[in-house]
This record gives sequence, C-alpha cells and structure tokens, in this order.
Amino acid sequence: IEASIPSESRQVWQKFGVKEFGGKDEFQQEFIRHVETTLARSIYNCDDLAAYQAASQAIRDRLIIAWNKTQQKHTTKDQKRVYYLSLEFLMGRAMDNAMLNAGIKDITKAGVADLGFKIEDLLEQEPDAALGNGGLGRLAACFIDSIASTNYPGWGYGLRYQYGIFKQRIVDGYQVESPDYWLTFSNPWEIPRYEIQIDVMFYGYTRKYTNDDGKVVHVWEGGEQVQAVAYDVPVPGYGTETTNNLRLWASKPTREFDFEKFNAGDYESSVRESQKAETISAVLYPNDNFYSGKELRLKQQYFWVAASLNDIIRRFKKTHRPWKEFPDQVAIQLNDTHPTLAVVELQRILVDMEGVEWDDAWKIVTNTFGYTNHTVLPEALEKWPVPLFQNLLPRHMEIIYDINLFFLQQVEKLFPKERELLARVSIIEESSPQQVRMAYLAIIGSHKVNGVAELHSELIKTTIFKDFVTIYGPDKFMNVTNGITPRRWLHQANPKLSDLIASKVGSYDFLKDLNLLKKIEPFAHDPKFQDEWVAIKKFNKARLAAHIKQYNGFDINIDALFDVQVKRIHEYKRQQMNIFGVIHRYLSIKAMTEKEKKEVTPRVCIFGGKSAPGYYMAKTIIKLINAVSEVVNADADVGDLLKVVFIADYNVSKAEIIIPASDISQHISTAGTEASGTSNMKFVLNGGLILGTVDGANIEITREVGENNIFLFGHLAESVEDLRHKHRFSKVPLDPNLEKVFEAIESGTFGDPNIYNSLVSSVTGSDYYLVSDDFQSYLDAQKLVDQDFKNKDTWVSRSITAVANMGFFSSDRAIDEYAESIWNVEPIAVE
Ligand code: F55
Repeated sequence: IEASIPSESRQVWQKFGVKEFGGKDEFQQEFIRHVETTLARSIYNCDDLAAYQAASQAIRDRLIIAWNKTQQKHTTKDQKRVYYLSLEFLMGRAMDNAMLNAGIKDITKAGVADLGFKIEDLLEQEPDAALGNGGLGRLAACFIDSIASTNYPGWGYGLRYQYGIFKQRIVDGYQVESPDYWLTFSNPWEIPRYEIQIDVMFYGYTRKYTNDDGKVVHVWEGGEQVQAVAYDVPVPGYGTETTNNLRLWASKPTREFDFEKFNAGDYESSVRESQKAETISAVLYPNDNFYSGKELRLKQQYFWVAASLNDIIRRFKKTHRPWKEFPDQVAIQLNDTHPTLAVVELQRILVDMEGVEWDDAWKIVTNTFGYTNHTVLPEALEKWPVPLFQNLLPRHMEIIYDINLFFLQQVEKLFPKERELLARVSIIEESSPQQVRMAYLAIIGSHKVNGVAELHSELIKTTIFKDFVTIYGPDKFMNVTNGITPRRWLHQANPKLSDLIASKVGSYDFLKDLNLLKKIEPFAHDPKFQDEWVAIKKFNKARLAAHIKQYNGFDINIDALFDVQVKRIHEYKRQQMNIFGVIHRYLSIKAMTEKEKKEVTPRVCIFGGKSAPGYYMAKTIIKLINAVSEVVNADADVGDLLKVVFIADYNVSKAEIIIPASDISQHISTAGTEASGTSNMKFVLNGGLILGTVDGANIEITREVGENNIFLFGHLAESVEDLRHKHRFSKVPLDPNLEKVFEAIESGTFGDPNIYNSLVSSVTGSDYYLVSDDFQSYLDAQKLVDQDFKNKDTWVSRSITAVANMGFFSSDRAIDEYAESIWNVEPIAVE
C-alpha cells in the first residue's frame, strides 16, 4: 500500500501502460530492441546464442505482463491458494513451452525466420533447467504446468540451485560426472526479487520465560543467520492468460555477516564465512530414491521451508484474517518428506511467535498440509539423527518431541496397553543415535496422505504405514495416480503426431482435455491413418538415429525395432535384467545358421540414465551396458540384427527426442518397487508399447489401453516377499538362460570379468530384485514382442488404440483430483 502511486499520478501511468506484442512485426521490433539494448549487440554480431537471448527476452516480457495480471487478479479474488513445496523442479527448457502456452509459436517462428534464424537452432541454445533427479522432480514440473493450465491459483516453491543434476559423460565405458553450471549466460526465465529477502537462522539455543500474562514463552536465539533471496519463474498455462509463479530461493550472506570478525581484522575468514552461506543453495543432491543424512541437506530443507512459509504467511497477513482461517486460504502440498520441516516451522511460528494456543495451532497445521509419498523403499525414507537435528534446529527438535508426546498420548487412549504399537509409530526411532522419522511426522502433520498409483497407495497402507491406518482409519490415505503434461510430452516432443491427431479430433482441444484422444480410436484400422502414423514414427526414429550418429558416432537401422529403457539407473528398476537379456539375444544370434537369422526381428536396444555418483552397483551396470555395446556393435556375425546404444547424459531435452522414437519401452521394476513411473505414460502417449511388470502405473495403463496393447510379465507384488524368503533360506537354482549369460560374462566376452563380480553375485546370491525369478518370463515376453512386431498392421492398430485411451494420464486430471479432494481450491479465470 505504501508503495502505491498517488491518484493524481495514475493518469500518466495508465496512458503508458505496457502492452504485449501482437503480431509478427511487433515481435520483431521487440527482438531487435533487445539485441541492441538488453544485449548491446547489433546486426553485425548476432549469433544463434544472441538471437535466442533476444527472442527469450521478448517472450519473457510477455510472460511478465500476464504474470502481473494473474497475480493482481488472484490478490483481488482473495481465494484459497495452493503451494507446491518441492526440493526438485526438473523443468527442462522453457522457450518452446512458453511460446506454445502463450499461443505465439507461429509468429515467433516466422518472426525469427525473416530475421535470418531458424527457431530450432535458437531453441537448442537453451540449457536445461535440470533442478531435479528424475520422476519426482519432473512430476513437480508437470504439476505446475497443469495448475496454471487449469487456472488454479498456485505457486511452486523450491531452491535455486546453481548446479543442477551433474552432466554425464562416458569414458572407457564408465560414467564420469561434471558439474552442471547452468547459469553461465544468465537466465532470462527468472526475475530476481532482490527486495524479497528473508532471514533464516540455524544453530543457536532455546530458552523459555514467563511473560507478563503468566504465559510460558519459548525463544530460539543466538544462531547464525543467512538470507533467502527470491527468484521468480513465470509459469504460463496453456491456452489461458493464467501465469503462475515458481519461486526459487537462493542463499546469500546477511548484510551484517560476521561484521565482528571483519572489524577485528580477520577479513579472509569473514569472506570465507559469507561464502559458506551461499553454499546452502549451491548444489542439488544427486540421489534418487536414496537418502543420505548429510547436514547440508537438512540445512537446505530448513532454509527453503523457512523462507517459503515466511512468504506464505506474509501474504496471508495482508488479508487481516484471524489465524483459524489460515487453512481456508492456504493449502500446502509436501512433495515427499523433503519439506516436512514446514509442519514444525508453522507450529513454531503460530505458538512461539504469534501466541496461538498449542491445540488451536495444531488444528491449523494439520488442516493446511497434505503429504505425497513416492516410495516404499526403506533406503529412501528420510530419518535424521537426533544429535544433528538438535544442534542445527534446537527449537524444532523440542517441538517435535511435543508433537510426538501428544500424538502418542492420543494413540494410547485409543489403544490402551499396546506398548509395541507406541514404539512402532513414535516419530523418534529408539536406535543409537535416535532418529527422527520424517515420514511419520509428515503423516501426523497432514490431513491427507497419498500414494502416486493404485498399487503403491495400497502398499503404503498395508506395509510401511499400516499402523497409521489402524490409528487414523482408512480415509486419511488415498491415491492420486500420477500424470504428465500433454503439452510438453505430446505436442512439443512429437509435433507431427499432435498435428495428425488434431486432424481427426478437429482441433487441438485434446491438449487441454486429453480424453478427446478417444476420437482417434475409430481410425485404428484405417489404412491411410495407419500409414501416416507409421510415417511419423519413422520420422521420429530417424531424428533419434541422427542424434545417435552425432553423439555415439555410428549408424542404426531405423527399420529395426527400437527398444528403449531410459530412467535413473537403479537396481530396483532392473537395467541389469535388460542387459542380461541383450546378452542372451546376442548369444542366440551367434549360435544361429544364416537361415535362422533371416527370421530374427532386428533390434536396437537403447539405454540411457544417470547413476548416483556414489552408487557402485549402478555404475557397474552402466559399464556392462557399454562393454556389451562395444562387443555386439563390432561383431560382423550380428550385423544389423542387434545394436546396443548407451545415450549419455539423459535429461528432459533428450527425453523429448528419445521417447517419440520408441517401438517398445521397458518398465521392468521388481513388482511393488516402482511407486508409479511416469515415463511409461510418456512412451505410450507417443505410440510406443510397454514391456513391463505388473507394477506402479503400468497396472492402470493396462486397464485403460487394454491387456492386448501391453506386454506384461513377471511375478506379482504379492509373491515377492515369499520369493525373497526362499532366496534367503535355501539355495534357489539359477535360471538356466541366465546361467549361460553369466558364463559369457565370466569367460571374458565383455572384457575383464572381475569388474562384474558384484553385479553377478547380487543375482546368484540373495537376488533381492528377483532377476533370476523373472528372467524366463521376461525372455518369453521379449519373444512375443519380436513376433508381434513382424505383423505391421496389428502393431500399428495397437499403437493407435493405446494412444486413444491415454486420456486418464494427463497431469490436468491428477491436479483436478488434488484440488478436489485434498486442497479444496477453486479455479480463477483470468479475463
Ligand atoms: C530423491 C531424493 C530422495 Cl531423498 C528420495 C527420492 C528422490 C527421488 O528422486 N524420487 C523419485 O524420483 N521418486 C519417483 O517419483 C515418481 C513420481 O511420483 C514416481 O513415478 C516413481 O515411481 C518414483 O520412483
């Protein structure tokens, strides 16, 4: 209010209100203005990079205008907002998406062409915003796209890492990491908000005193301060004016930072200290589905949570409502347990700073939060050692003890004398040292807990969170099956397929209402439509082949079956089973007569994915894939019948090229281990079929597309426990085909066999991921794939039918479900 313009001056403002560029001419005018002013360049030195920067500045201006309108509208409407707290947003590139969503793709394309540039070349200049590891981070990116596209007032909150997920190179078959410093050329898609600075404290001590009203007051003081600075990333919705905000926090030293030391003449160490403040948001932790209890990681979590809550509360306070109405104005979704400290921080602010009674505060807290779980793997569940926690966040530790006390008292009342139950559900695990179980804290602090696919949501209720279902009843636990944004994963990644679909649907409305895909089902057997479908797949395969030629240096046959597995490398995702299968195929071909070879379906087996830098077994799998690739691709006996490719540095932009080119993609996790998977949805949406286990969202995909349009194999989740038990307590014979594969590895066919010892013995030993148990079934399914691919007619009709039935997997649908059953937020039309 203080900063607003006096009424007598407003006329001048209104006279010169900014307008967004309309047609091509105005875009070009803006483009040139940015070349000459923003970039201080000219017609004589404007390369593709400068042209990308100028174009993106022009588009950025437009997004900011829409962003301003949206925020003003949301403020005047004064409705409930949702805040999506995620430590990862795996956004990929912004420019193409911004043009598409703002509806200016055609004019910018034509505009830059007149100026002497190809839009494709400009798009290639942009580095990926790779602020995430894998599925969880990409889900957050799809979700904020959908929140904007469906007109919900919602913000994302995250960290502005200076280094995203590392870049991967393959050297001598091994993964080598290098840092991803993605901000070299500044980032046109962010707006620094230097005026929004929030102090965050760590360490220090707690103290309590009785105030004049006789109330006991807790204070936390004497700690180190750092500052959070906001960077805003506009998030444009597709086909709507709504442009939401993704606010990313960067850490900076406070202004008074170590003034004392500085004055005492210890200049160097004062600078060192201030650099330490900046390291908090410097780098993304590169683990997916693995928790490592590092202090810096907990610092990141609190830094981000404290800044975000402070910001949310500041906005709420402007409405002058009583605290009890906070949950009517604010919904906060916790993307996994990473932001769970927000539960404690909100309780602390309400009780310690705002003087709200404990019980009233706790009601506000639990009505505000929802928690999404993304895994049942025990090694991925966050548990912080109490001593570390206590030292960094002493007041939060006390509050957790109180939350736990009240919770356990409630449990004891409901289930008297069940001491075992109390120990099992306590937020504090009685190990040495004691540990804070973050998932339990998240459950207790939220009104809804959800899994991300049906099987996964059932599993959390019957395994890791069973006791909490007993305590709270089943209604607190629900399922929201993941989804993906069709804007990026259909229209942008596969423009030709999108155009073909539009020609039958009659418009591009399916990009907003994906169920309209159903309209192409009648054409599944239409020869003309089939031909066009096949031609587009072929085009996409050629595009990928060109990429492989450029980066791997060899040719692949685009008429071969493209078999793709791209995702983070993890034992539970079983890339090892895939490469063992490839070895089996290689050995079979080697044993064939020329006549037999004529019957073989030629295949290109494509792998991609990063291993966590410290994950030895995953790194060994990458090495084996590359070793097999080298041997197989050079073997004249095999020729075009089998090629093996490892695509280095798999990321969002590469996914956009790889996914539309697949005939088959593999989603072959041990049943019960992959919570959902989301690339499975992307592949099918692009006309590829799945070879997969009965796991995660494969199950719902099967239900939607029909059992005939997916290749399923392997043991079911319900048998996994028994099978593991058998391995542990008896000698289970190794699958005979797998045995032959291991003999080949051990005889040195793929180089020094010692490299693979631990990988082989993980299977010959306890085989925790049941590779041997599923191997025959896997080979059978692969055989069926080979046969069915020969029948081009049925294959293409299955592909079309599958796509036609993928409507359910839009992230717009997932967001509507969250909005309806967890957040209770309503959309707001902007204009
Ligand atoms: C990252 C850090 C930690 Cl400490 C734990 C987990 C992760 C992580 O990256 N998890 C992740 O990607 N989980 C995946 O989430 C997807 C979206 O829900 C699921 O589809 C996928 O099954 C799951 O593994």
